[in-house]
Amino acid sequence: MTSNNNIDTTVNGKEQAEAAVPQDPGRRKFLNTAALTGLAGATLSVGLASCKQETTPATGAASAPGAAAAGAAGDMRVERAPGELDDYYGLWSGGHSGEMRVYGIPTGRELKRIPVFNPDLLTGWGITNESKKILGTKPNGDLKYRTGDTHHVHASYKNGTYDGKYAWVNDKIHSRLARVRLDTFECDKITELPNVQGFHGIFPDKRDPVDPNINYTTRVFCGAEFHIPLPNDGRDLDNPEKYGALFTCVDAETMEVRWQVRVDGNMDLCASSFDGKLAACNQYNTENGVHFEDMMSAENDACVFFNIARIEQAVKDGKFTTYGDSKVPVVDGTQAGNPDPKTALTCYVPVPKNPHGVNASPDGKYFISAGKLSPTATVIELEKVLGFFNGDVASTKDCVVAEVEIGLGPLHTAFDGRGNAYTTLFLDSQMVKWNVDAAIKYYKGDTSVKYVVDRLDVTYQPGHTNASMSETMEADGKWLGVGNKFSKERFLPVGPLHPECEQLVDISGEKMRLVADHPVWPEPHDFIIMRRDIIKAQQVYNPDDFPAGIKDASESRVERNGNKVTVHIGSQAPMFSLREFEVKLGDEVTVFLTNFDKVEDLTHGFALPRHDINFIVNPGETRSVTFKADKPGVYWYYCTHFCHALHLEMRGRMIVRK
Ligand code: K7E
Ligand code: CUA
Ligand code: CA
Repeated sequence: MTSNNNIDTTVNGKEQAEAAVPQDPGRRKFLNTAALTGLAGATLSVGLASCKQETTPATGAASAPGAAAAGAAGDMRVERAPGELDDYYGLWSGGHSGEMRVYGIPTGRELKRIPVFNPDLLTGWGITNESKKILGTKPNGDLKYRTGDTHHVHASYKNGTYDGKYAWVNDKIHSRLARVRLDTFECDKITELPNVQGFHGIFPDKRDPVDPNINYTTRVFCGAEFHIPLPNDGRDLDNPEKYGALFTCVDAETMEVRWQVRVDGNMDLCASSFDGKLAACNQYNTENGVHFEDMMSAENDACVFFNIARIEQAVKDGKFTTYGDSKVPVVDGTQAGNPDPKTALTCYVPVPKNPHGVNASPDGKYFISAGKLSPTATVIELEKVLGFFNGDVASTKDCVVAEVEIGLGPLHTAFDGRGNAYTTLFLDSQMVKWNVDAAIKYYKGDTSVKYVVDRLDVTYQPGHTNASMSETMEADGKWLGVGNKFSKERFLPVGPLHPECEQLVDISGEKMRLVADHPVWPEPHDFIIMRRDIIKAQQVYNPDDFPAGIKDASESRVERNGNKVTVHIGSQAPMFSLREFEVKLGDEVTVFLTNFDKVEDLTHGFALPRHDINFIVNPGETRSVTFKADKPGVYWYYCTHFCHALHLEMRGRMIVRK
């Protein structure tokens, strides 16, 4: 089945590439700095203008759900009958909403929004004491931050595939790393990284570089985008030479920061190798520019590789410094500090020009970084990078085994496990499917090889893409998600703020087939798509995990300690175990609420008028809130979560006596 909006691929690599921009082949030459300064505005509008050609009227009809032959690829239906489950979990970041989201794939049904950095009114995240402890508070008890910007979601590994234990997501605004448990789908830890700003790329490691028994994730790598003075304490504000960016390693279990590496240039996205030996970040500002134009002046930036075992040895050997109040060891990963490849901690592989994205191929052999301002994808062979570190590969340039033109504004790449890569072309509003081995052959000089396999117009301006299990050795080549930054006219108009357009593509065949559009609340960046059998969700809590909770209604009570009052209440549909409790004006009141119900899906809420309290307790769970009883009178606390035919009656009185 062919989508009618595919651009036909032509006879050789050069033409394959040029077919993407017939109107102006010169545009794909690298642009000079002056032109690039205008790029953010100018090319974006070129890109947007070119959207006119992509009305794709027949796509929906041509790819009606269920129309694809199931064939060897298995069940490629997009829709699911009522009651039928999805095949995959999709874990999406939520951008500057600060949250993470869970979708069923292939239907795109939204299953959950996981509050992470964002206070959440429904669950009480940021209101309960337990969540405030995870989020972090100021001395006065208020949240330290109420904003967050999540970009990248990645999950823990074992044996080269997901183990269903954790997912991590970054907060770019305050440089925090959050962990979400994949049994409860709740955030359980947040770590603020020292010495950095603009923490952007993350990736868990996949095994230990040294110990073969550790074949699972024990580290999470974090790349920082912004240069800041080191230390950032008001000194050196105007001296760019004192600015730096650090790569950070966080312990996957304790979530403590283990070590940092100072690099030349900045870091953007992050990838880790399947053998555990390497991690890498693409760099768009090797110029160390402080201003926009400066960051685009060099023809080549780089992908910086980290030799994990050597870095950890250097930390052990005490070859580090620290900055400011932070105790975290910082090793020197700059080029000047690492002249000998045989002892170097880092290796800077050149990549043109302001690259965006670095992705590990599921065969474990390559990292692919896309040019963004260059129409190319760069394929870096990891064997060669290891060779460079051993002194066997003469130049960092030799680690590049292909650099081929694929289209304008290439950003992120996904894989199908059959040797093909799928890269988003932001400016072309396209997905391009290309064959990695063919690209390597072409780059070696065999220009008769076709490496572009297919092109698909998407709507519009795609950023991230990912395919089912793409980041694992079990990449299955079934579904490809495309996160488009602009939806324009794809959905009913709802005012100036548009939803984004997440599209689903069937990649089980030779040609890509667009099968669904979904409006999403801005603005997810990245996502992963994980087979459903990997996740073992816990459907009710074990009350033993909440030692502060009471076991049954007989333990309900009000305890006073000076002007501090603690209230223990249970909920069991359709009643609270205390019909009323009494406090005095000015008391500091802490309410612990335990949900005695053990039935799946029986959640209760607790809302308290005029005190700004609302939170939920799931079956078996205990949560608490603390507030000041600063208004005399009667306040009805009531259940917010529909739990029973008598849900409305589920309430009680808080009496505040003068
Ligand atoms: Cu992953 Cu959007 Cu933060 Cu690329 S970034 S698009
Ligand atoms: Cu309990 Cu509604
Ligand atoms: Ca640059």
